[in-house]
Amino acid sequence: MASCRWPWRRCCSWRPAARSPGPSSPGRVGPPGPPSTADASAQMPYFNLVKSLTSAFPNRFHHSTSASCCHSRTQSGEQYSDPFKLGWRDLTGLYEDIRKELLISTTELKEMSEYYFDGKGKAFRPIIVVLMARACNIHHNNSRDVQASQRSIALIAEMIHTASLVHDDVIDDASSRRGKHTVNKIWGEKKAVLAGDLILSAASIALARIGNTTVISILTQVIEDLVRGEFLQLGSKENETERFAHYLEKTFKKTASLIANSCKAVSVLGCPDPVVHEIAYQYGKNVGIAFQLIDDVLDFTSCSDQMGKPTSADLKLGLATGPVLFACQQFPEMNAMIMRRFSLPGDVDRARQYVLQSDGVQQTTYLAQRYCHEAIREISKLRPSPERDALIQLSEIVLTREK
Ligand code: GRG
Repeated sequence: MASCRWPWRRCCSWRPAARSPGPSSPGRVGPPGPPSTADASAQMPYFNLVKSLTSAFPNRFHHSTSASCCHSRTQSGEQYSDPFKLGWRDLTGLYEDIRKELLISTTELKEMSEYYFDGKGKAFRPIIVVLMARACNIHHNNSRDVQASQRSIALIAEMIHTASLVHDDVIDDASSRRGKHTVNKIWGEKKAVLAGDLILSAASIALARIGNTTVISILTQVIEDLVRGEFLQLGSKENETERFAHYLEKTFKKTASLIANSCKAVSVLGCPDPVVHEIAYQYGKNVGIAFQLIDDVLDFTSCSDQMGKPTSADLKLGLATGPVLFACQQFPEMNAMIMRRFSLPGDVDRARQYVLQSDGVQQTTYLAQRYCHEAIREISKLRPSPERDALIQLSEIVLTREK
């Protein structure tokens, strides 16, 4: 069951920034002492905002709604200790059903496109989708059922996600994902691209079968966003303020758009009220951005065994994610490395050291907390239900996850 595959981060695997004691002595390896935080952040209002979150949020995020207990009770009185168990009730047979969508005669293409539908992913997106579907249905007319079309959105979201992973691994020349070899390493890049295309086309067919043009345009927007997000990632910005805006836009397009728009799609199918559609979208957007920010943190704080893929991967790909951008506020000498995309020998290790000696990880986590807080504020506008409360709990899980 999916819930068992999601290790919660009971304690942080990283420690609060060990600040450098002072200016570097000659020959000292690693970053020198940070400039005054106030000086650095004064140049950028955005960083001031994030700094102020330090006092606004405790280390472990607690929301203030009545749903902050860790158990949800369904209509039948059955108690669920985590949102994954609650969501999974509607997802039994998820992967078998996805494989049925991938009706392919060629043995090799079939094997490749089914490769990641093996139950080893977290199924985070389908879980959110079915919980959101139920929360909206209950809000609208107290209906307890997930419609077949809403469940299809859960499958389609997982298929679009998986197609993008297959393509992403080709672009990044990645060797491992979810603790196994990538499709491109086993079958080669050309076939991997085609396998990703095939999963995407099967998702499109399933989407068309729902027959709702609003929902079709909502989910096709995701595909455009994924491509544009990946494209944004190929470029970089010189100006530091632009760099952060660029990073957040990329984060939305690459990760949050799929979650936001899938949530919106099930809300459209379950309820005619545009206010509810906006709540669903905003919840998904904010949770999605937080999810990616924590992903970027885990690239620095987790070990590769836990992640099922190499860590420091972003630096190796030349990417400056949240922890790096915040660290650069304390250590402006990182700018040059960011601009050359960590391409000189030793850059990756040096940048990693800077990040770990800075507040970068902590600041990125605070920023993720802020997005989760916003997600909770949005979803709390819906009528109370176990599923709404599970979505609130999911926001906390996003922040405390270990993989
Ligand atoms: C083919 C639709 C399509 C797009 C092509 C390559 C590309 C454009 C987009 C890449 C999008 C991408 C891979 C974003 C990363 C999102 C992310 C955080 C992935 C990890 O998600 P998890 O942790 O993975 O939920 P699991 O393995 O649990 O499913």
